[in-house]
This record gives sequence, C-alpha cells and structure tokens, in this order.
Amino acid sequence: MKGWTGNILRINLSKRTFKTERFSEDFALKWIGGRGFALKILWDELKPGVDALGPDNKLIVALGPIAGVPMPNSGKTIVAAKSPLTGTYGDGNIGTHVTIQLRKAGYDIIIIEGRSADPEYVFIQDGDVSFLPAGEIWGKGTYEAQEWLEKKYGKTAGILSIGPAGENKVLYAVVRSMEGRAGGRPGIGAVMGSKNLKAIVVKGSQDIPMADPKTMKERGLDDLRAVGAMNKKAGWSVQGTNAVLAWCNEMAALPVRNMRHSHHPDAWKLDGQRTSEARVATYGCPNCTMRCGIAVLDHEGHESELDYENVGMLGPNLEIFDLKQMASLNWLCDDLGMDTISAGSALSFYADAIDHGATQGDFKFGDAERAKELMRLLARRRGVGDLLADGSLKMAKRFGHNSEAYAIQCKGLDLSAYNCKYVPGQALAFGTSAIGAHHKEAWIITYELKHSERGGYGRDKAQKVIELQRIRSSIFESLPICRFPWIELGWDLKNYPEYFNLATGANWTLEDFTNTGDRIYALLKAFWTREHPDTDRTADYPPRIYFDPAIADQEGLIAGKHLELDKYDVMLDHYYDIRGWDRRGIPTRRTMERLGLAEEAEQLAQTAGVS
Ligand code: PTT
Ligand code: SF4
Repeated sequence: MKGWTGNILRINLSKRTFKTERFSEDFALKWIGGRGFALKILWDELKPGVDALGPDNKLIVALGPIAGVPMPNSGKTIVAAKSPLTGTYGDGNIGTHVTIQLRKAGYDIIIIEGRSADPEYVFIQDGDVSFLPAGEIWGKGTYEAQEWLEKKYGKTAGILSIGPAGENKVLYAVVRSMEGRAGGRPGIGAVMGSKNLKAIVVKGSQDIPMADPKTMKERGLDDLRAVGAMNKKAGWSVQGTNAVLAWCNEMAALPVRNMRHSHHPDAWKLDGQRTSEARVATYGCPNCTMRCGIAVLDHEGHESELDYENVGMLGPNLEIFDLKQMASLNWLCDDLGMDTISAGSALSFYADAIDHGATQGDFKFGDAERAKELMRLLARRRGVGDLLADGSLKMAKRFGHNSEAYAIQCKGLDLSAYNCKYVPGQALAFGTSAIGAHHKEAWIITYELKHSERGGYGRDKAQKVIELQRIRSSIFESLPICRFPWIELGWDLKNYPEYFNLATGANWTLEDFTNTGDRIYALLKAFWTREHPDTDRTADYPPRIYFDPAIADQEGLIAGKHLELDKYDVMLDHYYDIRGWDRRGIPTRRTMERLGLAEEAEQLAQTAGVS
C-alpha cells in the first residue's frame, strides 16, 4: 500500500495501553481517509445508543493519503466521535501541525478509547505513547494550554487541546490548535473532556509515504507558489472569509436577532472592510500560502481571530455591532474552547425565548457585557450557564411554549451564519446535512442567489446540494484538505485526484471520489437512523420558524417572503429520489448494496428495523 501509512494507533486511556494495528488496502480505497475512516470505524466499533459522553464513545483523529504532503492547504485533520449534541456521527476539520506530525510518526488514524482516572494528556512520539498528568493546565484556557505545551514540545509539535468548555462537557465544545484554529462543532471537545483528556501532542520523524515523492515535491512546491500568487491577485486575502458579510446583508441572508431578521443597517460596522482595517495579525494552517485568519484586538486587548461565521453569529445575530465587543465574545469562545456558531445561537435563542415569554431571565439582544458573563458561566456550567451549555434545541425542549420552532438548528446542530428563510436550496443543504446544520457540507447559497431563481424549489437545487455534498464529503473531508483554493480561487478540482494518484499510485478520477462521497453520505444517514430509529423526513427540515409568515421581513429585498412547506417537501422528494433513499429519508437496501454497503444495510435492518 502506498500513500497511506496503513497504521492505526489505538490508545486506551482507562487501561493506559496502546498498540499499533494495520488497516487493509481495501479499507483505504473504500473510505479514502479522514471522515471516511472515522465514520466506518465508529459505525463498526460503537454500540448503537452508546452514551456520547461515556467511556465507550471513541475519539478519532483521522488523516488520509495527501494529508501533510507538501502541496497547497494540506494541513487539515479530522476530529470525530459520536456527537453529544446531535446523537449521531459528528466531526470537524481543523488546521494543525498534528496533520504533518502524525503522518511523520507513522500513523493515519488514532482511536482513543476509555477514560483517564485523572486529567491527562498523551504525548505520541513515533511509535511510543506517554500518558502524562495535565493538572497544571486543567481548568486553563486554550491559549495558556497551547503555550504551556509549546514550551515543552516546541512550536511545530502537533497539539490539539480543549478548554474549560470541553472539560465541563459543554455540548458544543470544540478542539483547538495553533491559537487560531478550532474544529469539531458537534461537541468533539466535550467528548475529549469526558475522557479527562486535556490534550494530544504528536511528534514524528519519519518520511510521509508517497508513491512518487519526487514529482509530488516538485509539483507541490510549484503549486504552493501558484496558489499564493492567485490568492494575492484575487484580493481575497484582504478580507478573508468575512468578505461575505456585506454580501449576506445586501442579499437579506444575514443572521439577525436569532435569525428573525435578515438584514441590519448597522451590519457595515462589522463587515470585511472594517475587520481588515482593524487587522493586527494573520493566522493560518500549516502548508498554506493563503493564510485566511484575520485577527483584530478585542475590547480587552486580546488578539481575536475572526471568520465570517464567528462575526455573523456573535455580531448581528446578537445585535452586537461594536467590533471590539463582538471580538471579545469570539476570543472567549476560542479561549474557553467552544463553537462560536452554537454559542452565538444558544445566546440568541435565550434572548428570544425571554422576549417571547418562554422563560424568564436577564439577557437582552445587544447586551455585550452580559453575553460575556453568560459565556464564562456556560463554559463552567454554572447557574443559568448549565442550561445554555446544552445548546438551543435542548433548551427549547425544557422551555416548551413552542420555542422549539425558533431554535435555529437541524438535527440538534445550530445553523451556520446564513439566514435562509427565503433561500430554499441552502435550507435544503442545512436540512439534509447528515451531521446537522453545517455549511461545510454544501455551501449552495452563493450559487443559488447568483445563478438561479430566488425562492425556487426545483430539482436542480436538490441536484446541486447532492453534488456539493459528494465533493465535500469525499475530497475535502476525507483526504482531508482545505477547500478554500477551490472555493475561493477556483483552483481546479482535478488537482485533487492527481495529487491522490501521485501519493497512492492509483489511477482515480473525480468520479471515483464522487462515488465514494455517495457511499459516505449513505452511511452517515444510516448512522443517524441507527441512533434515531423513529426518524422521518422531518429530521431533514430546516428550523420550523422559516415556514412561518410571521417572521417574513416587513420591507426590503425579501419583504413578505418565507419558505413554503409543501414546496420544500417536493424538493426534498427530489433529493431522496436522486440519492435512492425512501420517503422517510433512509437509504434503501438496494441503494446501500449498490454503494458496497450490504453488510451495513443488514446491520441497519437489525438495529433500526428498517428494510
Ligand atoms: C468550522 C466552523 C467554522 S467554518 C467557523 S468560521 W468558517 C467557526 N470557527 C470557529 C473558531 O474560529 N473558533 C471557535 N471557537 N469556534 C468556531 N466555530 C466555527 O467552526 C477554518 C476554515 C474555515 S473558517 C472554513 S469556513 C473552512 N472550513 C473547512 C471545512 O469545513 N472543511 C474543509 N475541508 N476545509 C475547510 N476550510 C476552511 O477552514 P468545524 P479551522 Mg474548522 C477560530 O472546524 O467543526 O468543521 O467547523 O477549522 O482550521 O479553524 O479552519 O467562515
Ligand atoms: Fe487554513 Fe485558511 Fe489556509 Fe484553509 S486557507 S488552510 S483555513 S489558513
């Protein structure tokens, strides 16, 4: 086998043991790496219904054949587990030196089982693992933890750590790396915390295996330079991801006031021009010549790295338009180690629920100081923070009073910062995302608003969502590799099979990837179904409030408009039809068999009673 190391490092924290296992070439070719590997391992090794925060859940760190090789944007790692937020497979894609160091240590996958008796971190060096006390950094923020570990192991050591939110099992706690990076929105940081694991540190000294290392190196270095030059020319690096904020506001797709509104006259105060003017530093992932993380100084003087999702969810969504205050909320999320999107959504839902009499409390939209206090409380599950730490859907279930309708989530995961109350294709992308509402599965909104009829529910939109889910699940989440050269610069998709072939010696085309993407998506939905046997098509609906005429804007671009359920249902049927899933949204046995998932179809039938 070339390209992959073929090695899995299995660590058991309860027993303080580790061993190296091999995976087969068949497994590698069927699942590629990253998400594909993590999904198949969790499907095989987790008992249905396992407690996501119990010792029997497993934390997976997964890479693939071009992860860490010298080529553009190859510094990404997948962190995955059964999610405590959604109760199904969850993952995140994080830029980190772990990508390079783990491959150099001779592994493509780490499986972490059990639970340490006391707070610990693990240090992996080539084939060896040490279990070390984390008492000195337990309870500390991720910036301090990273610094402490960097002092011991050096700046280029691979480090993944959690903050107090992960330690206290906030259901949307993330994993952090390299000060600016965060991954694992569906609570992968909480799973790490439930294992009493503060950090994973990796160092390796071997060569990354490649079928054609000479061509890989020459082409990789040329392309790194070329992508850097394209980036400069495109001007994208000036504003980074936050360039999209002004566009969302203009198109009435901005999250404002728990997504009740879609445009705000003060939004310009937080747009890409303002954040780039305030830039004091730039962060990035390894092997990247695009470095997109723009940092500004927050209200307390910290460097806070802003991306569009963070600005959207902590700014207009909470009606906070002071750049420094919004940046403080962002810095807190990073330091405490929790997802900015779900934290913003939990706070906006709370303010909305108070407004609508579903609960009582002292938090209002626009109150930045109280928002900061609430964040500190929730990361430690103190007082009302204990409630907020469970996320908007679980809060709504406790509040009742029909508040579930305005918990802005799908399958338990809160929507990223695109208000799609009148963007049906993006609503379908969020609804059908098998890990919950994450735009990384299918970011159709720009295509939809530029190239098709706004408010249309045609089969073409279902087709486009599937096309994007295929590409993203197989190429970007499973190789895994950053998607920005493709998305932002139009770097040709064909580059990815070509690099894959240089690494593995295979002869794959884009079609081989998209077929694998269908297999991955079917197993993702089967995973959801196995964990939620009473599932039906409503699991693939966007937040109910989008169908309510009462939230239609009074004026502006989409005045009087909202999603229509009967039309959404027709579009969803198109989606199921193209995928070969039944009308409840479950992959049929025939489809699963066609995708090489006969065994998994049988297991699904036995555990979830579907046929
Ligand atoms: C990602 C999600 C995103 S997507 C953003 S901003 W974005 C938020 N970032 C957070 C953050 O920061 N701190 C924090 N405490 N919580 C955060 N939650 C949100 O998490 C990120 C970039 C970005 S910035 C994007 S779009 C792209 N995402 C990619 C992806 O998903 N797949 C892929 N193959 N390539 C991608 N490239 C880009 O990576 P999750 P990162 Mg991320 C600080 O983790 O769970 O997938 O959620 O990892 O290394 O920070 O890079 O406008
Ligand atoms: Fe990381 Fe941004 Fe570079 Fe992607 S473009 S690899 S997210 S720094």
